Amino acid sequence: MKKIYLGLGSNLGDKKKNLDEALGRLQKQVKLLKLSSYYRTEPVGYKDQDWFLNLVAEGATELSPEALLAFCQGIERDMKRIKTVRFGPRVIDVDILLYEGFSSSEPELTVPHPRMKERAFVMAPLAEIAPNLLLDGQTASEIAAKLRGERVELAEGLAYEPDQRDFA
Ligand code: PH2
Ligand code: MG
Ligand code: MG
Repeated sequence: MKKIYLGLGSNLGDKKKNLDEALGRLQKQVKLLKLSSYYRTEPVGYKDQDWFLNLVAEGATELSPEALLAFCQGIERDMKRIKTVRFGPRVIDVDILLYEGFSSSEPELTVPHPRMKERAFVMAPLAEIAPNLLLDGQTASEIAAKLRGERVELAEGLAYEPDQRDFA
């Protein structure tokens, strides 16, 4: 089993339900070990869209990095994600942030995620569940603490509610 970190986001429809549905689907191939809180986050990259709900999950998987990417993209496809503009609105986004012992600069599968350290919507939830995780010699909490400008708010009162079907 390899330890992985995934970043999830949604800014269309029932965002909370979309994240929970993706978490349910992930569990077919990923053992979820830790989930961050849910965060309401200002859109980054393309401003003219609704705020996102984001979270980060720590998990373990038997899938290879390539198979994990295909699995995550399958979840996006099955949840009817439609590609519009780059960085634009989406029902669900499931990104591989880190995969234990693996790095790649292939455009299709860049790991660690190339923009994660600049994004508060990734680093705030990651720092919550893995504050001492080292990324290029800095801990996740040190990196998160230095990010400024991007509004990221803890979504109080939201918690993962597994769908009964997840365990069927
Ligand atoms: N995802 C993007 C682009 N911008 N902004 C926020 N706040 N959250 C996201 O998940 C996000 C984004 C592309 O994947
Ligand atoms: Mg993304
Ligand atoms: Mg993505």
